[in-house]
Amino acid sequence: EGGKCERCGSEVERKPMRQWVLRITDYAERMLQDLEKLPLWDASIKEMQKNWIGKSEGAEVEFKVESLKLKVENKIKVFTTRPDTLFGATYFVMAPEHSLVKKITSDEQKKEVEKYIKFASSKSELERTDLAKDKTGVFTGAYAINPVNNEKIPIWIADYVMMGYGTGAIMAVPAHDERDYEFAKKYNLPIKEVVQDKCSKDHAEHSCFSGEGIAVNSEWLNFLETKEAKEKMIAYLEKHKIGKKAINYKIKDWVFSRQRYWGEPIPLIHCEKCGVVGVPEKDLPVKLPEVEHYEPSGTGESPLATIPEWVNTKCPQCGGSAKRETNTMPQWAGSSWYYLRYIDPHNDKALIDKNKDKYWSPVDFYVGGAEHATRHLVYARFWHKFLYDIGVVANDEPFKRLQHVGLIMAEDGRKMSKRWGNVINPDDIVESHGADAMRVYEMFMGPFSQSCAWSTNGLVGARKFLEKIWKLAIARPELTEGEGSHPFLFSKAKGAGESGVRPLDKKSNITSLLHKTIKKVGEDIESFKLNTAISTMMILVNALEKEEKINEEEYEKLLIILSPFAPHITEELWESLGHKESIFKEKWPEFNPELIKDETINLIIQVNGKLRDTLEVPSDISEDEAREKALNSEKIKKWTENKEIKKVIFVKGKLINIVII
Ligand code: ANZ
Ligand code: ZN
Repeated sequence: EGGKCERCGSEVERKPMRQWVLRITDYAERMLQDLEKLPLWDASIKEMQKNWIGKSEGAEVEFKVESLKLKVENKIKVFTTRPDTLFGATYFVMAPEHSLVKKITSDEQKKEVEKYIKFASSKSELERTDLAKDKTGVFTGAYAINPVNNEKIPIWIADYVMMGYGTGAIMAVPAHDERDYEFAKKYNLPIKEVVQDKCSKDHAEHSCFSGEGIAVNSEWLNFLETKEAKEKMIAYLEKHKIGKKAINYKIKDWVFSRQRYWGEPIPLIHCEKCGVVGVPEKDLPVKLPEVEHYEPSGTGESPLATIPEWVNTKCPQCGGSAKRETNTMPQWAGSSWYYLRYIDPHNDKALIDKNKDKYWSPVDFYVGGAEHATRHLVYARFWHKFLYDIGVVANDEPFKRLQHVGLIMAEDGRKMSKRWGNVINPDDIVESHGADAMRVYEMFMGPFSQSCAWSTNGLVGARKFLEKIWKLAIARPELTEGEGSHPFLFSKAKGAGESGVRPLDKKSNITSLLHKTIKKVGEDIESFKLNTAISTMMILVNALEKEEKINEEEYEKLLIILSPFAPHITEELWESLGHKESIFKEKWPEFNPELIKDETINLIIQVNGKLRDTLEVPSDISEDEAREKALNSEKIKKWTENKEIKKVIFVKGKLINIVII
């Protein structure tokens, strides 16, 4: 925070370190293409991954360098997404870290360049790429030759060019790139328009940035549309061997080492004679040593480096003395494949049994926070594809359906954090209100993917809802008579009148409401609208409360549809109703489509296609009845009286349209 460690306040320093990386970039294209195989993934998460992979198509172009310092001819490559603007390149920029900078810098500029390199190294990439930030840079004293028109353009260094992207150098086209434009304005560099835009004419002195249009001031490219101009330029570059078509991805290789104790040790051994040697399979896994202390080593190395008994070992290849790799894997390593081990946790012969993998994989439904979009979910997809490529798993995507879940914020609206002291501990809630109340409340609090603030009032509401269901069964003495010793039991519905319990009445509003609820809850579960599923059940329970008598079969159906939400109370009530098997072995109840039809509808009445009245009528009203009712309506009479009726159009259950002349 502000350049300091947020815990201890010490200065944060940036320094180059040796790190292991996994070559995730080799999978960039496949990870991008295969997003299409994932129709059941949240679209926003796919979009985030797409941007993270960040594919850019363009060209690499070679510029010759003219520098007094250089004895031999040198070339620098740039990556551009707009090869069609090459005639508009008026200066050239290298990242301050570019290896050629020191070689080409003139003696006069040396001091300033060195100062600037130091200045840039103190900034993070995020700060450097911030578009709003003031552009800074320094001239190197050297020039590049634009390969299409042999113009001599100055080479600058500037921190808005990153070493880690493309080639670490750019041709600057200030007329059509916003960053280049700001830079050119600040340092008085020439701006040359080479694309006439098709968009608004608001830009008086330059065309719209990165916009497409027609090539101008570009010799043999003139009059071509951007798309063709790009193609023609690439063909030219390839023909003259000064460039070629190129694709770049923003995604970088995955830095896979951490300098801390907690993590799987990276199974490598460093031998002076043999170099880096893999730990033989028979010695895997390499386990962490048991230690008293695992604080940072103080040198930037892993704490493991301070344990000579563990570090010093024998080289598996030559038997000489060697040292273990002391970096450990990131937490993302284990989370990239744990779901596979769940399928086959005790297998000590293989990562996973092939048949079990075939049976269970891919994961049907995966729920996680949006913060995983470009981390865990990228790593796990990559890891799984790698396992697929080496024949360990049968699918090339790990997760079939993905749904993201919103964060539960603290009651004060902030993120829960030890720092704010606003953390709700689930164990406490389970203790005070019960596990079911907590589950129901969390599902009820809002749409699944949205963040919501915790509310103790809401929790109380969920608890009350469950209490009502409990009381429906026990607070009805008339129901507990005659059926043995259970304190809360209905009589079985054996038919009207037999037991004093309301029989299963097809016409009853409650029966119809129950069937509607079964339908809605089933559908809502499928689409993960758990909050509306619960509110639908709440409506039913409120209606049941007002009933004098309840039918036991109907009550049991309510328990079954509630059981995934409140497993404990429903199982308990289920058993108390005399069932020997668990409620979770019950089938999901079916709803009767006849019973959920609305009894009445609002029939739309039109005259010549215009809405003139609506009438509440039985939903199965026939055309003749509807016609009679419509023509008897006072409002309709006004339009139809003394008019000849040409035609009547009737849409069952919806509308009737009377056509008059
Ligand atoms: C000339 C040009 C003209 C460009 C124009 C853009 C517009 P994306 O889409 O992100 O891939 N660039 C290339 N390497 C860079 C680096 N290491 N650091 C900073 N900027 C870099 O952007 C590619 C464009 O970003 C490239 O195309 C280059 O500027 C710049 F009208 O080249 B362009
Ligand atoms: Zn060796």
